[in-house]
Amino acid sequence: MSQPPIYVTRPYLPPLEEVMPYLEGIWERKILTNNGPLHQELEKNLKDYFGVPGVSLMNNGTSALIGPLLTLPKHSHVVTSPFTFAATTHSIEMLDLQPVFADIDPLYYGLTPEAVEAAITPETSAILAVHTYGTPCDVDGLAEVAKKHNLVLIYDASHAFGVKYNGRSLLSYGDMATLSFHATKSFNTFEGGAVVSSTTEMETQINMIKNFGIRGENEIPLVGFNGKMSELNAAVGLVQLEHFEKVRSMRKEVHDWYMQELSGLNYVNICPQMEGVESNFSYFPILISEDAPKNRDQVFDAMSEMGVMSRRYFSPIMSDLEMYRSLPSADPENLPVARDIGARVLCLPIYPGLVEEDRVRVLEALTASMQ
Ligand code: T4K
Repeated sequence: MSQPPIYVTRPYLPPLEEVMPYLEGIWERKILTNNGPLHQELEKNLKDYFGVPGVSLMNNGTSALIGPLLTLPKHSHVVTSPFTFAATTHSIEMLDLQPVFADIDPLYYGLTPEAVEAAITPETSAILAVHTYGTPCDVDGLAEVAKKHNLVLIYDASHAFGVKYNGRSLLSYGDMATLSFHATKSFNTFEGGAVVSSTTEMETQINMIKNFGIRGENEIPLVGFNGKMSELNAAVGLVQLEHFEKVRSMRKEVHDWYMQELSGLNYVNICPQMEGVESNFSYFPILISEDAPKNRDQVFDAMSEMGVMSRRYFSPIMSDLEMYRSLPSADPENLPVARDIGARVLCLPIYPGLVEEDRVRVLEALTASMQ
């Protein structure tokens, strides 16, 4: 009998009985959304947990990106990474801002300050960098460039819940950082997200933007939209937060197992962990060597046939998509590192509860796929 597939991830769910009292409270109060008590409690708890001035809960990670981008001057340019999920680039594009791609670091996959600086023009208003797989960008270098050119520095930190860098939350770097609490993330509220702000003024602005731009009873000073998180999602978040450190260590256990079993495997390069980082172990990316007998796509296909569902996060790179290809910054010669990593990366299954028997299946499928 064929074995069940192993997915790239499975969501962690806390015991249902811990969620039920919150649901009963919602049913009693009949406050379902619009800054309800659970929403307020989760914002406060996250603010304390991250140690940051502002947290605005959102209904997903894409809304979290749209919020800060709506604060930028219309039609201005945003320097960003091509090596990311579609939501990052599409959020820029759909607000009639212009994405300008810059290249990434070959070891940790964040935008390099040098490439960002070279991409800046008088039209540039912001940098939208991505902490890919939860690994920090060069936060000091990017802060320096942003300051020098008077740009807003936004991090797409969708992968970086709970990550610490040099002893503080990675979310505390930049002007704003955005989170996704999607089912596939290390902290999930089914759907959800947040904007972390470095000042309470920015937090107030994002709170207005996610509520149609409304202030108080009947003032509407800003253009905004409905980006609010519901009480149901906030209830799940409150319980998930209690479990997060346990989830982190369950993920670490899988990560450490892979590190040991994969090291020395021919044609597989394990992406390095950065010094000074307390990771959330959300993803386990590897690079298939250029001289491997099979290329990344062949390995991916063969593993899928064996029931091991790895993922090519992030391929194709954004600059190769039809709607962005004609941008001057999408020129392949401008983005050699992103192109190379995008062509060779493969994310292996990692999630709390990935049992050893299944990890062995992943390893065997990977090894067999490269023959
Ligand atoms: N910025 C970045 C850098 C991002 O990576 C993302 C999202 C965003 C912004 C936007 O945030 P959101 O607006 O999504 O909150 C997934 C996710 O849909 C997406 O949230 C995520 N990044 C991206 C990296 O991955 P897919 O197409 O791989 O998802 P899917 O549905 O194929 O799920 C992967 C596997 O997870 C499935 O094979 C099985 C398992 N799964 C999935 C879901 C949804 C479950 O077991 N249960 C589930 O409910 O995109």
